[in-house]
Formats: sequence, structure tokens, C-alpha cells
Amino acid sequence: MFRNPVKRIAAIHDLSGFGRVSLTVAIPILSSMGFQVCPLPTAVLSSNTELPGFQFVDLTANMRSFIEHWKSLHLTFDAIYSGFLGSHLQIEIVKEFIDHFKSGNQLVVVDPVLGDDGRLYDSMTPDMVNEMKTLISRADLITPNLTEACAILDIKYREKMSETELKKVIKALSEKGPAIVIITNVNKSDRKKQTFVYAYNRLDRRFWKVQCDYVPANYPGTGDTFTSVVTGCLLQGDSLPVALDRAVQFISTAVRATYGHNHDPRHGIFLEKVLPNLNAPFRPGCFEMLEQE
Ligand code: PXL
Repeated sequence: MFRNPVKRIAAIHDLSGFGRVSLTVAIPILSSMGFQVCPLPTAVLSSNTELPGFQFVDLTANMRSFIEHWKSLHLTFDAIYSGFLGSHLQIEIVKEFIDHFKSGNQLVVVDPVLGDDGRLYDSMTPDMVNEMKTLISRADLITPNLTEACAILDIKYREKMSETELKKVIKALSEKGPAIVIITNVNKSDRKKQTFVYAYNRLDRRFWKVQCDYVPANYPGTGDTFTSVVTGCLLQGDSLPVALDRAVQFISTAVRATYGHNHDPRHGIFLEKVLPNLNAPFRPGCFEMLEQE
């Protein structure tokens, strides 16, 4: 079998017409980084759900026939990347998708979107949390925030955790299947205007930590931006810390390009202004390796 001359990514997310989230973030980022993105839309929305009055068409009933068509075309994917999913049935479909399209040399990325800041999103049911536990077991890389990590492990969320506790959480997640676990948005500090990303690669048993600027504005789609850039970097052959560093720097630049404008944060970050940065030479920022336990 020929390998794809342009690496190909199946991206299973919703398509929100306005407001820079999910597919409208993943496609431009991963295309700019040189990959063919094949969207399998889970739903079509007029805008992200932050904007009042959004219209919504659920595509759960159509997803299996789309997938059957892809099977009949004998498509192969160098990566499979799923994000926000709307129902436990959709999670089941993504599991089937991975089981069918899995190949040896492939990156399976699951962003287990369930909640933030200690609470699950309104649309998330206990069924969905349970389904997500089995979906992440099929992934090579997962990118939960701390709320999602705690929900998957059935442990109580605490806003602040010590590094030792965080390492335990990350390792416990990795033992459920994914070799690489990245936890975003950890130990936010308003006073110091910073937040952290922690990561672990079970294959070399190393932990990493990257410090990020924290800007007091909530832009939808920054999680999608982060996971898309990390996925692209790893597919380009970067090491895990370099991928984390590039993703953090990209988001920080995008937020800075947005924040000074008189702009409604619900419309998302000005991604279009900073996409060319994805092709700039890498300049090391601020990742550090942590002591092993
Ligand atoms: O992952 C962010 C996201 C994805 N999809 C939809 C959203 C959002 C964030 O607001 O509204 C529809």
C-alpha cells in the first residue's frame, strides 16, 4: 500500500458556521501545517453555542453512511482526531471508526470534551462520561483539562493540585490506554496571570511542564486550537515538548493578536492573523522536564 504523499487526517468534530471552534479551527491549522483534513461532521451549527439563538442540525443518523462510503473508497488515514461529541451514540460511532480505520503507523487523538472549571457541560450525561472512558482507551494521545481528567478517573475535582498529585492523575489516565496524556489549563493563577500544561509520555516515562500566559478572557475554541497544533506538530515529527511549546506559543500569540481589539470574545481568537506563524522557525520557549516519580 502506498503511503499518502500528503498525510491525511480524519477530523470528527462539529461544523459551526460562525465563531471559530472545532472544524473551522482544525481545518485551517492542519491544512496550513501541510496535512489533508477530511472532516466527518458530527453536527452543523449556525455558530458556536456561546452565541444566543444558534441553530443546530444533528448528523448522528448520517455519520455511519458517510463512514460506509469512506470504507468503500478504501481510504487510509495517518491520523484520526476527534473533539466535542454530542451524544453517547456519537462516541460509539467514533469508537467503531477507530476500530475500522486503525493501522499500525497512525496517531489517534481524542480530545475528551466534557466540561471545564470543575463542572460538566450541560449536554454531558453520565452515559457520555462512561463512553468517553472507553473511547480514550483507543487513543494514542488525549488532551483533557483537569475537569475532564477527574471525570474520566471518577475522582473529585480540585482547582489546585500539587505536582505529585498531577503526575498521579496523568499516569492513571495513561494506564487506561493513551501513551501520551496532556492536561491543559492546570493551576490557573489570576494573580500571577499564568496557567500550565502538564504532559507525560508513557513510552519514555518522561513528564513535561509548560507555562502559559493566562489572559482573563474566555475565547471558545482555544482547546481545539491547542490540540490541532499539537497534533500537527507530532505528525510533522516534533518531539512532545517541542509540540507543546509550539502550541502554547501559537495560542499566546493568537490571544495577543486578539485581546487588544474591542472584540466580542465569543467570536473566538483572530486565528487568521496568526496562521502563518505555524510555518515560522521554531524558537524554544519555556518547557521543562520534571523529575520522575
Ligand atoms: O470545543 C469548543 C466548541 C466546539 N463546538 C461547539 C462549541 C464549542 C465552544 O463553544 O460551541 C459547537
